[in-house]
Amino acid sequence: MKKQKILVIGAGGQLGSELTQGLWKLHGKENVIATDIKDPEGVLATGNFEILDVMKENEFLEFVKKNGFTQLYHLAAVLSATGEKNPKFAWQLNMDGLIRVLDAAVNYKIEKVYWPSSIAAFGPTTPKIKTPQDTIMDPTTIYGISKQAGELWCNWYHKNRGLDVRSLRYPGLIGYKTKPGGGTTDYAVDIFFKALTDKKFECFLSADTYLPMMYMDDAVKATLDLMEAPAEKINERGSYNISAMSFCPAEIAAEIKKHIPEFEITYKPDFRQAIADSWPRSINDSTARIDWGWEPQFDLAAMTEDILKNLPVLMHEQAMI
Ligand code: AKB
Repeated sequence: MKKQKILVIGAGGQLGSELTQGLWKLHGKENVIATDIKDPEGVLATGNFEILDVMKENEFLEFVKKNGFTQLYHLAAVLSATGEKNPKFAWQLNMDGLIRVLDAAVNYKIEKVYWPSSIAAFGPTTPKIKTPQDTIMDPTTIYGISKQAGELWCNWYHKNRGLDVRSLRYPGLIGYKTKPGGGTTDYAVDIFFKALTDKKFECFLSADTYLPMMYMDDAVKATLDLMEAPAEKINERGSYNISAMSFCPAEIAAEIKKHIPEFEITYKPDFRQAIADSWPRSINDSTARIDWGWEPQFDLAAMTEDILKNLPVLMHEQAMI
């Protein structure tokens, strides 16, 4: 395999911290520079880490120029729920940041770029069950609008500038190594922390709100598989649908109860209910399966078991620090 030099922007986030570790395994710790706007926590601090803000144009371009990267993962974004509270900032970071990265990749000859899209790019009139790859997209959140526009920008840079940019439309991503990051699907992250600490959880979505979800291990695998696939297999240059499981709050609570019988969930829907109601309930990812062989490993039961086995150990370690 050709030696790579990889930049991860937004490495401190939910996806970034685990993807960086996946990149370490694949390409060697010394070949990955993780960056974020704040100091690294936990395991991230053990690798190459730099403070970098994509919104500071000159510093960002200088950094890219001096390092000669071959791959760039641009993960810095404001998620759906937080974005609704500060829409202009969300638009600036999500959109201007992406265009800056795409331009820098062309100008400094970065061979491959990864940028995440989301199921938030779909909207209320999108078919809700097994949402197809190509369908109506009418997002209602600023985050979703930035994802839909971002997909079009990626496609444009591929067609008009020859940039090898690749993308996945993530469902709700569930990991336990970082705290929830302001998304609508993040109840399914928080629920595990609360189940262990309080044995109860108040959910901001109603009991029967089905959403497409994915365990972080699968999300990292999907991202690395996509980025390692030969360019001629990548027929979708906007973003690929990918999926692993769909469940509602009542179902994840029932699964947790199998491990923690005294666990109780209550429901108090807030503004995030309308966001969730505008998104698909399940996703058809057959294009990703056919083009580059995507296949998930974790369902709800396997994910719950894995988190409830590992999260208590992590919480114990952190309490000791
Ligand atoms: C969010 O809920 O905003 C994100 C997403 C689905 O992209 N997790």
